[in-house]
Amino acid sequence: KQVTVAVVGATGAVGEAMLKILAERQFPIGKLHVLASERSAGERIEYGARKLVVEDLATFDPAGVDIALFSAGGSVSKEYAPKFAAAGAVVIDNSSAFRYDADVPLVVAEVNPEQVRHRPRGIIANPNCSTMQMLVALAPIHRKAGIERINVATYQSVSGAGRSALEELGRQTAALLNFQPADPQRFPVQIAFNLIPHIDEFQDNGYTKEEMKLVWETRKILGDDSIQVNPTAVRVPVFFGHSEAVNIETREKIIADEVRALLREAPGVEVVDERRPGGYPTPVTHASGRDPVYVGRIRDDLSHPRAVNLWIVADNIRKGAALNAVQLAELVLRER
Ligand code: A2P
Ligand code: 11C
Repeated sequence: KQVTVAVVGATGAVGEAMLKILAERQFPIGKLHVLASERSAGERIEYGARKLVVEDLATFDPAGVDIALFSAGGSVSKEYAPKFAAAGAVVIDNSSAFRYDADVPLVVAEVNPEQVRHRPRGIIANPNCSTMQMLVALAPIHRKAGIERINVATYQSVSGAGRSALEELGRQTAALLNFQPADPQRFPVQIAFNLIPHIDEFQDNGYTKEEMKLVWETRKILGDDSIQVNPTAVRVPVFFGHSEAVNIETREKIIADEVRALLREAPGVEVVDERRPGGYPTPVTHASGRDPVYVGRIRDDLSHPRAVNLWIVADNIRKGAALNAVQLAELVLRER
C-alpha cells in the first residue's frame, strides 16, 4: 500500500538526506509533500527522477498525510508536529522538542524498535546524532555485560549544525588560505583549522545541552536511569561524520576481544579494527555518505579491570538523523 509522506525542513541538510534515503530504500510513497519556510516555498527540489515544488509549512493542510518526517528545528516541531498528529499523521521528529517527554518514545531502530508502538501523542522522537551512533555500538555490550558508566568525548562535524554551518567551514577555509579574516558568523569563534568545545546552549551545571543530551537520551533509550555518562562535546572542522572516543565501565568483566566479536554480529555496526596505518574508521575514509556505525581502536583499559575503549564513527546526517528517521517510518509501515 502506498502512503502519503510529508518531509518538513526538506531544503535543509537533514531534509535533503531524508529525501535521498526514502528514494534509495524505495519507501512506498504515493504522494510526497516537501515543506519548508515561506523563504523557499516555490523552489524545486529533486526526489529520484521527479522534481517537487516546495510548499510553505505555515499554509499547508496536513489532512491526508500518513507519515511526517520533521527536521526544521525545535520551535517548528513544537508548533506544527501536534497539528500533523491531530490530523492523523504519525510524526517522526528529529528535533529535541519532545525527546524527554514521557509519552513520546525515543527510538534507535537497532536498539529499542518495539517502542515505536507506544506513541499516545502520535509523535516518535529521533535521538540526537551523537547519542544515536554511540548506542548502536554500546547497546549490545550493555545487554551482555551491563554498562555502569560511559566516558565520552565527541568530535562532531559541522553538518550537525545545518547547511549554513557547512557553508561557513568552506568559506572560512578558503578565506584563511587566501590570507583573509575568518569572520565567524554561524559558530561563536573560527571553526576552520580550529576546535570548539561548545555545542548547543550552556546549562546551569556548566555542561552544554549537547553534552546533557548524551546523558538524558542514553538513559531513556536503554531504559536504565542508573547509567552514568560523563560527556564532553567538541565541534571539529570536518564536513560530515561525527567521531567519539568512548570508555565504558561494565558490571561484568568483558574484554576487548569479546567486544570485537560481539560488535561483528551487531546490527548496523561495522568493525574496522586492524593494527596498521589506516586500519581504523575515520569520517572521511569510512563514514561520510554511508549507513553503518563504524567501530575501531577497541582496547582493554590498562587503568581499570572492567573497562574498554572504543572509537565510534558515523555519518551524523544519515544514521545520526535521516536514516534512523526513515527506519522508524519503515517500522510504522510494518504495523499496517
Ligand atoms: P528554509 O530553507 O525555507 O529556511 P538546516 O538545518 O540545514 O539549516 O535546515 C533547516 C530546515 O528547516 C530548512 O529546510 C528550513 O527551510 C526549515 N525551516 C526553518 N525554519 C522554518 C519555519 N519557520 N517553517 C518551516 N520550515 C523551516
Ligand atoms: C550537532 N547534534 O551536531 C547536533 C545536531 O538535538 O537534534 C542535532 C541537534 C539535535 O550540532
